[in-house]
Amino acid sequence: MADYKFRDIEQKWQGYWKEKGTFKAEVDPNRPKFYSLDMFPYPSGAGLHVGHPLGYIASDIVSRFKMLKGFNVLHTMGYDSFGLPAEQYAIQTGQHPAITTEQNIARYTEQLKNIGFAFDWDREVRTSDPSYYKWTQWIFMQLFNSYYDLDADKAVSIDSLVSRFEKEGNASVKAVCDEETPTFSSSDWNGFSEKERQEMLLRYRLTFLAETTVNWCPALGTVLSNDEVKDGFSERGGHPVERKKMMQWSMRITAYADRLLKGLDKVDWSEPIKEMQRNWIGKSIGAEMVFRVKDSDKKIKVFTTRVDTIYGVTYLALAPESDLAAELITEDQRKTAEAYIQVAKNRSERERMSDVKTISGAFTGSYAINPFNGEEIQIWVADYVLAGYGTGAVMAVPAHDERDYNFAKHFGLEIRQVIEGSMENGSFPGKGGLIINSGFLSGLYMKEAMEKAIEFLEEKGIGKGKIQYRMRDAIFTRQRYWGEPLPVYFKDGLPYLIEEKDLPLVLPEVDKYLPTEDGEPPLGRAKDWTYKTADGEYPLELSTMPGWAGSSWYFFRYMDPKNDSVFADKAKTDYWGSVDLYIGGSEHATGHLLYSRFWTKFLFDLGVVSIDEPFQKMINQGMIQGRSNFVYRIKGTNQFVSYGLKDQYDTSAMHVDVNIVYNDQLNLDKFKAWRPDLADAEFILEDGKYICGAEVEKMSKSKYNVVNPDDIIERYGADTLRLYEMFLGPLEQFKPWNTNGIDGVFKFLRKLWNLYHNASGEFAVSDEKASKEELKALHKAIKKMEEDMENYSFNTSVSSFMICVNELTALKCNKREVLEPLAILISPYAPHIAEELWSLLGQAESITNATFPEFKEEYLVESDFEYPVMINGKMRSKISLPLDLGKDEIEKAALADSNVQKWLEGKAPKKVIVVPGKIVNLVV
Ligand code: ANZ
Repeated sequence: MADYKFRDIEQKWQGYWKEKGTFKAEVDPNRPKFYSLDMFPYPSGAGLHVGHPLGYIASDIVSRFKMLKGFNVLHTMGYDSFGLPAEQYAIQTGQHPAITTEQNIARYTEQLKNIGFAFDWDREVRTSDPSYYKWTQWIFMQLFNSYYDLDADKAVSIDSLVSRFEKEGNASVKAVCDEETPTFSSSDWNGFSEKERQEMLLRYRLTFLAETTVNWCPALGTVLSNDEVKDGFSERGGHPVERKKMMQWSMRITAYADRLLKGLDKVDWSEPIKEMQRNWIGKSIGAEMVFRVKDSDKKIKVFTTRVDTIYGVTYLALAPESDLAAELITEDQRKTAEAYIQVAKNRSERERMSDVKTISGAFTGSYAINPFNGEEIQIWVADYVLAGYGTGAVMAVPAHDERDYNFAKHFGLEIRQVIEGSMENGSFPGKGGLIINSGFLSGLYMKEAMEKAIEFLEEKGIGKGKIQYRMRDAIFTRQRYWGEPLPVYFKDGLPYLIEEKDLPLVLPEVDKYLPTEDGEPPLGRAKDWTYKTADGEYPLELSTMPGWAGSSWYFFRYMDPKNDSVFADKAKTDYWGSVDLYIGGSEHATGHLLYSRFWTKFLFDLGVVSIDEPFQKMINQGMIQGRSNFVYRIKGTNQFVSYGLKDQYDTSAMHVDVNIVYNDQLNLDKFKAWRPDLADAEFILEDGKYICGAEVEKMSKSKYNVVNPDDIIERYGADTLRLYEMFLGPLEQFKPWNTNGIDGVFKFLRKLWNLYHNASGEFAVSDEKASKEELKALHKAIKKMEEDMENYSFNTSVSSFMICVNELTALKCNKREVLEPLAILISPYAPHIAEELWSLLGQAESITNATFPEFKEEYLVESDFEYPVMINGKMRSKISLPLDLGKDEIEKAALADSNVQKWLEGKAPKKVIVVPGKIVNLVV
């Protein structure tokens, strides 16, 4: 048996690729490009487990396949290296986060290199590197210097806005800005002080400082974005999160809401992910209108998507957080209403929304006037109204809205039907029902009624059509140390940008990574954290950027990672364009994947890149779950009973490290050595073995089911790991890691190796022509692989390789004509062994430079046909002949057949009828 020395082979080729720069990517206008991107990892202290490389292996296979197909492939890796865990660790140990980060990166890099990825490592980026975050800061500055012009439907320089203000004020400017922005004339503007002007501009800038209600996490001491909060707890660490008002930087992502929606139609992503983004953006078309409060000059503004139901409004409802609600409470309602508000405020919005059973609210005692019919309607405060959506107030139409209906039923409020079909008779009117008994809207259908109602609102100056988005502007600052400093200083309490030549603004040293005594962020501890300008020295911003800043544009930096004069050269970003295949987890659907689309669109508006969608095709790999093993301890003893016998005893199950279990069989010596308390463990075996129980769970240290790729590589090699990860099942599916099947994959590679070697282990490939069967086995696999690549179906290709190698082994095939293309075929999956075989075949260059074998249909078509030969209507023989044989030759062959000759008994047939591909008929 030939010896497949995977360790030597893998080291040799990893060294070769590095030395020769095999995967170096450079712009080459003569070749089509392919940009293959993985979501870059946060380098955590735990290192990689086998779940992490799943997506990387898939994208590596596609990358290598594309290389074989003649593409110029950009395939890179880097680190999203700012973030909370390194900082939490720094707080506990005093260790600078930069040091831990460096160590973790070194470990990740080593682990990744062992797997043999075709990355161009010279392009590695790290978001925490000043040479990188210089450009993150630069992008921030461009956002600060821009506003969103609705006429141009793009970001435009703030300088041009200033010149418009100087000439014509802001009345004619259509721009995305603060809701409360006042109207001013050019003379107003020209009369404004510097401070007033800057304050006004902050209402327009794409990144701005404003008092905002934020998610404040006291345990982490920082603000979190909506996507970092899950059910009222921080995503990292699971700490409680509260709502709090704070001065914060935000990004005006809402300006891009519509383009973010439209762009989804252009990209090839899975429908569920697109749907998650659509829901997150949450576009609603409706109207905003004002209700006057009776006997008062107070007004209540509501947002409604169904202004056509205006005659069915029987009460208004405000969010409990609303300041107005408190002001509207009358003396006789004070006790109940205030008590209710107190309780409601202590429940988070999320809690209130998810609790559908408890309906609570209170009447304020005040009334509003319906401007359409002058009716007086009660004003309530209600749990189901969200403070942060729309205007925080609802015009309630119980007959046609479910939540209003439940509320009205509970409190005995009027339910008035104004559309055919109503909640009352169980038929919620779908959109488009006929409007009945509704003043001048009667007899209309929804769309027309809405238009007419909006016309009325606009005429009276009490409302207008309005598009509302659920998405909020993105909070951009964190009160933490380990992030990019904002390139901002403060003069007279107002923010100004530092000069571009002073970038990067490098993160300063601090004595501790904790807030200051006065509750300032950690940067408050830095000495001389100030900015010197010609007219003085000013304090710098103390907050840092959030985790998503650096990851929102890294795909551009890979194209030109060392450029120091621009974030990436335009000629390069033009050449590489959008990412052709992005593989990563679906958990980033509403965070990273929205923010990076936003920044790309912004950079597009600036004209510094030519694409406005960063990721053309995306695949979300499923998680690899752990497969835990259990041993069963007889209670009160140190005796462990094998799985099959455990029911005969009173036992308790205990997780055991999966790394000392093989095919569910426990290695007893390793078990005893695992922990001191197990040194004297005793066992009750079945058939001389200790069999463990097994269960699929999340892969986690505490469940002892973490499998480290290094161990698998040590035992079987990287090629086996790569093939095995793909073999586990469809890429997108969640699936358990089960080491049990890995032997089979390893044996497959050994079989492959043996095809190229003789029984004494010598390389032995013949130059003889391959047989039809051999070529057929090969071309079936070629065809399958091409189809599978189209569909990103990796597991099925592995199976087809296995079938092919089995068939070739059975045929004892050792023909170069088959084995050369076979090595190329397998090389994307198992690159090391493929390189070795390729060089044994006498090739001087890396197999990456080979050309993918051309599939030839002719090898798959059946070439022979078994002709039935009939004599006087009875079948007397069967002969196998090539399908392309002519009639005469078929006749000759039939007459020469020994069976036929026997039946003919030496006579010549009277008639011979040949139907090619079907039958031969003889009449004697
Ligand atoms: C009257 C009405 C009648 C409504 C009807 C719906 C159906 P989407 O589609 O999600 O945008 N609403 C408005 N602001 C709210 C808030 N802050 N908290 C809770 N609900 C709020 O939903 C918009 C609809 O949700 C609005 O249209 C409003 O109820 C309610 F037959 O107004 B509607």
